[in-house]
Parts: sequence; structure tokens; C-alpha cells
Amino acid sequence: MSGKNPLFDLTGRIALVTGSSQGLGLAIARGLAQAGAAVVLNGRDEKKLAATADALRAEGVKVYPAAFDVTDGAAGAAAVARAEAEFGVIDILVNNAGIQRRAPLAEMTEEQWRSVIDTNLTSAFLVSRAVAPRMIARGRGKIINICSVMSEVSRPTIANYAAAKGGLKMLTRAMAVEWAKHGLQTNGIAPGYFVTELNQPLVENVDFNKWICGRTPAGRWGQPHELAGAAVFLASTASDFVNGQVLYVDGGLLASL
Ligand code: GCO
Repeated sequence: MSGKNPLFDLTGRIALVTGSSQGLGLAIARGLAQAGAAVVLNGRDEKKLAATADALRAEGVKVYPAAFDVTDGAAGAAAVARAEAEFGVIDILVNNAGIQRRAPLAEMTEEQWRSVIDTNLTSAFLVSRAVAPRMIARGRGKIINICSVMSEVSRPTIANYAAAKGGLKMLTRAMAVEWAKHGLQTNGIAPGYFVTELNQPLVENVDFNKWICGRTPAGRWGQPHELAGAAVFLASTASDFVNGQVLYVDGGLLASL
């Protein structure tokens, strides 16, 4: 028996992961690469993206850095066209890009609201609109939207983020409903609380850290690499009849009152 289970083998596949110069996006990109995929990395900062691409190449990963702003539809479409011409047609799209702009709702500025909605929700529409037509023409493709436990619940100061992630859960279902007949599978992964750059202020807050470890049945924060398995599953043949679903990787948080 060969080492790789063909159900989860991504050899020969190309994956675009938005927001993959660090954090969960980088962990997902690395996990897909370890399953055999070549990876198109994305971020807005070209230097940071180049450094991440070099680090992955040093691990033997075939990488193509594509620096573009995921909230700019025209720039994203051009970048996708360039990546597909120079690197190869995208088989797997992971809409991961996301930011946080925490503020009490009554004090939240329009910029704090719009920037989170644009980056965390609208970007998935824009990048998927750039990638899906060729997946549809080919009769196959995998789209994975990185939702959140905040697709189901919220907490004070993140109304913009929760609204965006709730919308991303429904966009996932809408994509599945329209594109399944073309051979595409669109699903979501919803992380609980993971140790990332975006959450570092929370990890370092003694009271918040204690609350999360008590609120999460696993009694701890997730580590980015712990998201890779769900991504490989939803990117592979193993999930060819899974559509419109959101897989919660949250240490049991949403199962618990
Ligand atoms: C927060 C956190 C969360 C997590 C994650 C949970 O401020 O509560 O940033 O939003 O990042 O989204 O899934």
C-alpha cells in the first residue's frame, strides 16, 4: 500500500488560499501542500508574502505568491488570471482572508464596520466570482470558506465580525445550492478560538484566556495546524458528496452551554 490514501491525496491539485502569509491561512496552505497540493499564496504585503513563500519552498512546497487586495474585485480577477496563466488552473479555493476591528457596537465607526464586512465576507464573493467560472467549465472544484464559531454566536465588541461570519455561512450554502450541479463542492470550516496573530491580544489577556479555557470543553486554545485536517478533507475526493456544510473545529465550544 502506498503511503497516501487516494481519498485525501491532493497531488496535482492547485490551491489558492487567501490571507495565507500567516496564521490560519498559512497553516491551511501548509496542510494542503503536505497532502500534495501546489499552493498559490495570497496577502497584501508583497515582502511578507515573499518571505512566507520562501519558507514553504524550503519545506519542499511548490508555491506561487499572489499579492493582491481581496476586497478589490478587479485586482483579484487580474491576479487570479495571472496565477492561472503562470502557475496553473485553480482546483481548490480557500476564502480565509479576515481581519478584526473590535469596538462596542454603539461606538463602532463606519470604517470599522465596512472594513470587516469587505475583508471577511465580500472578498469571498469577489475571489470566488473570479475562480468559479473555470471550475464550472471543468465540471469540478472545491471552495472552502473559513467561517467561525462567530457564524453562530457573538460576544461584545465584535458585531461586525459576527455579522460577516454569519453571512459567510449563508454564502457558503448559496454557493453550494447554485454550483453543486456543476460538480463543485462548497463548504465551510468554522474555527473556535485559535492562537493566531489576530487573537494574540486575547491570548495574552489573563482573564480572557481563563474564560476561553473554561468555556471550551477541550480546556485550551486551538493550534493553527489543527485546522489542516478539516481543510484537506474538504479539499479532497473524500468530500465529493459533501455540500453546503460547515465543519466546526472548536474544541467542543458550540456543543457546550
Ligand atoms: C474574538 C476573536 C474571535 C476568534 C474566532 C473564533 O475577538 O472573539 O477574534 O472572533 O478570532 O473568530 O472563531
